[in-house]
Amino acid sequence: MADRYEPQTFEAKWQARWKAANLFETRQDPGRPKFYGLDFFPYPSGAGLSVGHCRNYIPTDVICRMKFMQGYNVLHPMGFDAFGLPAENEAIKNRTHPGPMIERYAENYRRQMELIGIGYDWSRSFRSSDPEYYQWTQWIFKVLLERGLAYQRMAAVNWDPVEKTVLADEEVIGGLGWRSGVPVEKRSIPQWFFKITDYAQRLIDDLDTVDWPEGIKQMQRNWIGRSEGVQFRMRVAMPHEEKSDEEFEIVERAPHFEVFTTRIDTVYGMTFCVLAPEHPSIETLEGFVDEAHRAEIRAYRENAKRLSDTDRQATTREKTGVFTGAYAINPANGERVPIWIADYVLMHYGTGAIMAVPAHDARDYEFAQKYGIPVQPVIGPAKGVSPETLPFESKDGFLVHSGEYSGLSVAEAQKELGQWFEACDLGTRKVQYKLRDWLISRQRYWGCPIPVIHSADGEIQPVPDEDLPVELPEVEHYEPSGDGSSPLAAIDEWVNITDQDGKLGRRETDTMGGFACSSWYFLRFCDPHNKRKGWDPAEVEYWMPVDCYVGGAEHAVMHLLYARFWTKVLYDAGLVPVQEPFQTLRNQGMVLAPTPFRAPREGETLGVGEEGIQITFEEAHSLPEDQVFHRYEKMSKSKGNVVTPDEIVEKYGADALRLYELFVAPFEQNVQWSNEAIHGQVRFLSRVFKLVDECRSAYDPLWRDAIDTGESSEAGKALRRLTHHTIRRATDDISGFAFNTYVAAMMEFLNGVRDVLKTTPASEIRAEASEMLETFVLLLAPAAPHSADELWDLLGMEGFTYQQDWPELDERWLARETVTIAVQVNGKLRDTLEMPTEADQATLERVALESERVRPHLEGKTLRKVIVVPGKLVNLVVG
Ligand code: ANZ
Repeated sequence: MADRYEPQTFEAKWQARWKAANLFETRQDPGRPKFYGLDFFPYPSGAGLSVGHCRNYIPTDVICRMKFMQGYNVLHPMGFDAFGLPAENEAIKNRTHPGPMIERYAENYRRQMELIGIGYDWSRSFRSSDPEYYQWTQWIFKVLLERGLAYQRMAAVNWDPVEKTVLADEEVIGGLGWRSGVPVEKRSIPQWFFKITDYAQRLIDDLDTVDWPEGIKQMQRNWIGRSEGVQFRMRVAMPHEEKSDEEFEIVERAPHFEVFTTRIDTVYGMTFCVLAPEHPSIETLEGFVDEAHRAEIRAYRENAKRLSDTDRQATTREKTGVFTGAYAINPANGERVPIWIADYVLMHYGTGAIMAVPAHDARDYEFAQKYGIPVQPVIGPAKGVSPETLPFESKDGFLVHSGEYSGLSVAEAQKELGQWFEACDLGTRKVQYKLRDWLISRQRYWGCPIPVIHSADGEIQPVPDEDLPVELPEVEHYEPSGDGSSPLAAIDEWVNITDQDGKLGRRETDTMGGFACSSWYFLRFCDPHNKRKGWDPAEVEYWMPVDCYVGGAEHAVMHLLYARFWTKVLYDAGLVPVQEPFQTLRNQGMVLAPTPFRAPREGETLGVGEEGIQITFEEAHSLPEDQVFHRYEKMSKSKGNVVTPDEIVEKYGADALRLYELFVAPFEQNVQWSNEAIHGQVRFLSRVFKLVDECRSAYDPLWRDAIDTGESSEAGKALRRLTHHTIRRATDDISGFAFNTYVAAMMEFLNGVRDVLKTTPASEIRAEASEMLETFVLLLAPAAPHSADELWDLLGMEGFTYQQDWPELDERWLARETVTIAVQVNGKLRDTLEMPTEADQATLERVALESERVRPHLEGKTLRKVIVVPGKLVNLVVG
């Protein structure tokens, strides 16, 4: 037998045996508890998996393997997020069809996942582009439609001129398309939306019921953006109007607009108000002002169209605006305030208009400073005290210059002013969310067709269930049309149909964005082959929720929010029994790899935060050494710094790769990749093989009988303590996502065993050594399953480690051993102490000096020396 880890000789063999035995097929034994472990639905890219992706799959695999050994029915499936822009764009680039292309890529992913020994139940796999899958994506679309949660409307959308498609707001980053990197434009076309805003409050509330990283929960709360405030009416002052009661009559008929504020307590500090450039009241206002103002207003509004919301709100951008020439009345004190138009106010948040309080809002302050608008502080740090510096944004304060409300705290004033505004019918208290409806339609080919028909009389009819799926037609040309319509619109045979009543109609030609497909795949895994339904309720009832969901934090908002929303809708429709799909969520850290950069040359400029220009590895080699420097960057194809599992498995073996990925750092942390450090794992595994090889002649499969009756020797006891301590650590660490300390515990186990065997050969403590050997191999199995099965086989055991019971903990062996320590003063025994065996010198010395019995003998004397003999005595020399 090999006394070294030689993965080439056995890893492929075990993978073949696992496959032949259908080892990872989902078991649904009614007497056992269930465990659903899931990785984020990957898009299979042409570049294949990197060792970065493996940091997602290996830990989930470790947990699922342990859970199975612990007796759970485990569902551990994998499928592919095949529809969507990335696949389509890649296919266009390669001049091929996305269908067969994505199939090849997915096959390659599967090959790589098998190569690193991930135990997925492949019999449950599917791609979101399979008609048998998207039939039910369409069916869920209809559920949303029936419940009034899917609707079509004209909408200004972000048009990406390169991708030739509409982008969701979250796909626009700094005004640029997330893939194309070019500025997006605004266009108005009919679009499909899901009404996720109806679920805003529940999406916030139910975060309290799941075990997710706090940071992700907070990002979701921020994204949904709940604010409590007051919405009230501002009336436009007539041009001649001063503060006078006689004008009241005329003024009542004057136009008005509503504003939303979260700080009604600052209403006395309003010195201007602002309308968003798209605000419909601006047209009315134009009727009140002179031609010069009108021209300025029009120019400003024209300009504002070009900017995305993200740009408009960027704090780094200088604020711009125009004075309309008109005024409005502050309802709190009747003062006239100028009405401005500025693009830092967004049309689709609140009412698209604000009361501006420059003394207490940084945005308004900046604006007021720039345009010379007065600033009136109304909140101070203490009663009757005005703030020293402005803007004073703290909510811990008291009102000043606020009429009868002066002296109240911010909280009191918010309550009282809110009541007053409501009582006088000036406004109402309101809860506002930043969340907007989910734009789902794409004018692209490679997506799930939206299952509706537009009849000749303009009605929208859902496609009947028996006609689902609405299949994507096979086409040669599927490139975006470039005029904003879907390429499907050009296929007359597909588009034009007769409906049930024999009337002519047109199919909807938009497809659903990829986020729809990934919003329910976790349900399909529960019952993937069902032809009559999306899922059998009993299956979903059994497996849901996902117990452990693992993937990158970059999906913190969109995917997770959408999947939660769909789950809630399906729950409300009585179709699933859970309100939250993912009970526990964990995000792995990224794997970073050295990436070459060079200094900018003349005429080149660096972006914000950039230290150099990224170059290819070839270019780096061709340049003088002092011109190139390396930075650790996320492993990605575009950076050319990818390390593949294929090359690592070939060199070091799958188990060494697995252990390295687990051991290198805490699960959530980013890590810097290093091939060299894998050697440490190769050495560890080699030492494990050596240990088993040396001890296996002492191995007795019937050790259980001997160990319970036999008296253990000191060495035997030491071995049992080590064994059971490691069972505890490995079990707790794996459950707690502490994979690095799990591997460390295995390493310490090995070292401890070596120490014991130095004094006592295994043949003298056969039962304890056998327990140790078996436990070692089984505890190692989730992390290094190929090696574990090889070692199991070498011990002469049948079957796979995966099918064995997880080692059972005997708590008695966890009790800490103690020794009696004699404490002497100048050689005379004064006290004895019961101390843990592992107590170090400093601890023994401290406890000895603190002893009640010892202290009187030290009084008034100087401690000259302390002699500690660990495990035996402490002698205090005084004089
Ligand atoms: C007066 C005020 C005084 C405000 C003050 C804040 C501080 P959140 O908390 O994010 O909901 N606002 C309202 N609608 C807006 C829009 N469409 N575009 C840009 N800003 C808008 O923010 C609510 C606050 O943001 C509101 O309260 C309003 O400014 C502004 F010391 O009103 B506030």
